[in-house]
Amino acid sequence: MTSTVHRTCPLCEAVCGLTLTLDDGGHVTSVRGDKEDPFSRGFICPKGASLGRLDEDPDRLSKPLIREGELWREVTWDEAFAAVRRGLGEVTERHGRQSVGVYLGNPNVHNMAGQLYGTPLLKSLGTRQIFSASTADQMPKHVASGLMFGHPLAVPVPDLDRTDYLLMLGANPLESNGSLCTAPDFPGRLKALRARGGKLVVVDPRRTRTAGMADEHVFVRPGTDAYLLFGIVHTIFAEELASVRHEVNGLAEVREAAKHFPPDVVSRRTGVPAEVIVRLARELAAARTAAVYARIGTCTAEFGTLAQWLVDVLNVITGNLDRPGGVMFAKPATEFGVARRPYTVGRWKSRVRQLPEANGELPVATLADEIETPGEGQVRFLLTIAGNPVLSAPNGDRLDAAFGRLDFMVSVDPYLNETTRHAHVILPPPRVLTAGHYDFALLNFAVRNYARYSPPSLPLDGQPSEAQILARLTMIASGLDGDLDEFVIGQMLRKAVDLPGSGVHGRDVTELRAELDGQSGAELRLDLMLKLGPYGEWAGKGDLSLRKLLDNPHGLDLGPLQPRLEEVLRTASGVIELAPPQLIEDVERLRGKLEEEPPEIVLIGRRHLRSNNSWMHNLGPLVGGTNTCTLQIHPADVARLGLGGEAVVRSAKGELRVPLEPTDTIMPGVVSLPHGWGHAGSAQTVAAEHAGVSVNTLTDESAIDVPSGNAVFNGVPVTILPTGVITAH
Ligand SMILES: Nc1nc2c(c(=O)[nH]1)N[C@H]1C(S)=C(S)[C@@H](COP(=O)(O)OP(=O)(O)OC[C@H]3O[C@@H](n4cnc5c(=O)[nH]c(N)nc54)[C@H](O)[C@@H]3O)O[C@H]1N2
Ligand SMILES: Nc1nc2c(c(=O)[nH]1)N[C@H]1C(S)=C(S)[C@@H](COP(=O)(O)OP(=O)(O)OC[C@H]3O[C@@H](n4cnc5c(=O)[nH]c(N)nc54)[C@H](O)[C@@H]3O)O[C@H]1N2
Ligand code: SF4
Ligand SMILES: [Mo]
Repeated sequence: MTSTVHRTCPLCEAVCGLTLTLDDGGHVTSVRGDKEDPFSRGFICPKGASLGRLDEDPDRLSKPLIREGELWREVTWDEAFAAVRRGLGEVTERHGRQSVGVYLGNPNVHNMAGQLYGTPLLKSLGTRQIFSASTADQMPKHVASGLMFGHPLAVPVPDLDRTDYLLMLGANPLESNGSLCTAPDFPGRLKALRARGGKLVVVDPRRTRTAGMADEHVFVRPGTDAYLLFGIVHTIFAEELASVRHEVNGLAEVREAAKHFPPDVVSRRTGVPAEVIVRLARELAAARTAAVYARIGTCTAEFGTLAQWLVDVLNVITGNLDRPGGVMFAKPATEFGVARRPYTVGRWKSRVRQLPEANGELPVATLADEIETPGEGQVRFLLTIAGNPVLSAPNGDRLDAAFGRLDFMVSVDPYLNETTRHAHVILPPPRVLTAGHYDFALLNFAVRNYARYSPPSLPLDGQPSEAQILARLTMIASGLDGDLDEFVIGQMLRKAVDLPGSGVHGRDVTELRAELDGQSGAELRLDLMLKLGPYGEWAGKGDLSLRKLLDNPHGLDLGPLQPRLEEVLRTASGVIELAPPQLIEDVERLRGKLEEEPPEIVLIGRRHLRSNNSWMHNLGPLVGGTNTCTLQIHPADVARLGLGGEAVVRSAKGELRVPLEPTDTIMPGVVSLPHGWGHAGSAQTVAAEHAGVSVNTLTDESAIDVPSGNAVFNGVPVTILPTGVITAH
């Protein structure tokens, strides 16, 4: 007997619907794209197709581990939690709560446990030493959106299905399947854009597969997108092409700032011909509708926040913000009105380097400083949840050493890997298929309004769910007893009944609680959020609830994006802040480097379709072939530097020996190495055989994007040497 289940794929931001066949023993026998999903319409990629293998990977941990010296011992859950309680208790008694650090990795964004239980856990720990993959990723976008629109999640996405013109910088959705732009079958949507006569322009130091399918590819020197974007803004003002449709503050300041960046001047810095910059400006302004979209290549860069800001400056001054075909704000089903309060960054600073807080966290680029530097608030206890910072953070080697010096470390992770090997206790979540799935975060950035819930496909079989693991950690940290979910539900309900205009204003909390459905705390909380949300049965504008999503297992289309700037804006002024003082100040830093001579060779990253950051190299069918860790380099550079099949890459921080992949798809003077590799000696047996090297041996934790504290991975100065001349370093 086999059974069929429908689930959302949790492996990237595209949220594809999948249809899985399971045999009697709960083994996955096939994975297909769910044709009836109204959003993904049957699309699937090689990673999604491997979900069954991933879930049953023999190297996944099924029991908690405790480390004693070099030895790992499988223990019961009670033993494991008792060890965490002891470890945490000893460190906090002696050194206080600020000696506790937390690192949250990327998969937290892709599972309900991380979304629902992360915040209560952080609160119960009571520490400001909070770090996450966000400061190695998209923090510049949050800071730019927070300052311009008043909320860090007010991120407009390109209206992919309707736009006439898409200018895309530093993104390669044909490999990544998209980011901060939730669009299953991104490649198909781009094809459709071109088929309806639209134009796609891709700006990237490499001619990627996405660039290959575009109408135009523009090579740009790494780390210089802010100059390029300013050049476009400059032209739009200079040629009187601006058409602002919203009330904004700061238009004159932006126009003033842009005067310093005329196309012929930024051309020297960016490598983009001045006439191309001028033409792009004219095309953007003339298009019936247009969208500017920029992703990781422009975020993890020296001027990441300025680039993200200028993207939306362009969307505003070309009249494309918040209109069909332009860039728009999604309306997720679990959204619940938040009070208007001005967004700020830097409410506190990191202890050692005085780097600003953003969104309640500190830059991962300073985590090693906080562990290594003695004094009050030194991190001595570290909790990592779904993260592998040894491979993913800048100068991961330094973190690797720092983790070895911690008094106590706990990791919630299914694998024993480069990071978790330092833990004293590893708490593994059970199989993915035992968890329910709802994309609280990613549907904020969807190109269509949509909701889909996948209930658990398999029973838990005695193990705690990841939600239960995090809830138990919260109880340990808070010293409280009781039901965390009921506590959170009570709090949310009280807030809702007190909020004028909430749809349940003035109603009775006990009565409302009795109306909630769900088989678990997570489901009850989802039901509450759906009912209170904009399509919810309590908000009075719809009938959405957990029940309705369970009755529609392929997901519900909630329609194309609608203009909604008024609902989204949370600035103190009530209008768009086009020239936030912090950013105008950072423009001085940008100006300061305008005439700087670029390094001879710089390093950038890249992603592979069959890879997922650092943690999917353990699946045989996905590794090998084009999915290997090679240094892309232009043949002219190979010849000029006299290189053979391998070379030594050296940066200010480290040195690697890497196989070369000569290709004319990369600019001369630029080399590219993918991240997430470097598994030599790993307990992940397949990954260890395809080890590669970690690019983050070379990246520099002292280089950050100033306004957001984000790590800089693109544009790292390196030298490349033939393998024969290795010297001590
Ligand atoms: N298959 C796969 N999918 C993934 C992931 C994965 O590892 N594998 N990771 C997921 C995650 S965590 C994220 S955040 C997203 C990221 O999604 P994307 O942002 O689409 O990421 P990439 O595919 O790395 O594309 C970034 C592009 O930026 C270019 N680039 C580098 N430096 C610069 C620069 O200075 N300027 C410009 N204009 N371009 C530059 C690179 O050459 C590269 O082509 O992908 C997600 N999806
Ligand atoms: N040089 C360079 N470095 C980069 C980047 C780059 O482009 N260049 N990209 C950056 C980006 S965008 C990101 S998002 C970060 C990612 O940085 P991280 O989030 O630190 O790293 P991942 O490789 O995603 O590691 C995910 C971890 O979560 C575990 N895991 C997987 N699923 C689950 C789950 O359901 N529950 C739990 N508890 N654990 C799970 C995996 O075993 C793995 O240990 O890397 C960043 N680092
Ligand atoms: S594109 Fe992303 S969500 Fe879709 S199947 Fe592939 S990994 Fe899963
Ligand atoms: Mo990411």
